[in-house]
Amino acid sequence: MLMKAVTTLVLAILVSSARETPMERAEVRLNNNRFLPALVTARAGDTLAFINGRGGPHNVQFADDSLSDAAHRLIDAAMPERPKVAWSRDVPLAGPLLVLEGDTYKVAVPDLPPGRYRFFCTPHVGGGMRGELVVVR
Ligand SMILES: [Cu+2]
Repeated sequence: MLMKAVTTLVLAILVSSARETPMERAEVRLNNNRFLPALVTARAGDTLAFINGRGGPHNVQFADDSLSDAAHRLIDAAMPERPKVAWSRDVPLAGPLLVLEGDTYKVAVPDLPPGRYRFFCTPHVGGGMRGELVVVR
């Protein structure tokens, strides 16, 4: 019984270490009108966890002014908990408001071209609550 469990564990470790790009989780805290860290680096498949702190409600909205249609579509599809409407450039890439401390919004980074993707908090963009996702290969 124990030997089987150990074998399973060893196999799980071997399988996970054999993957070329292990899935990672990057945490970004939304606190007192700041994203911490404000610059987050990730690869396609990584999970961004936006965790609400104080001074909310906060959210995450990707800036869409410099996105290609393809990148806009990918981000649109990657953001859960949004109204289900047909894709349009006119629909803001805004996640839901996080009200309670600890509320978390997760986005799996889609297969975007490497580059910098700006985001901000809709209620606090005027106060400078901005961040940037750097997508790398
Ligand atoms: Cu905010």
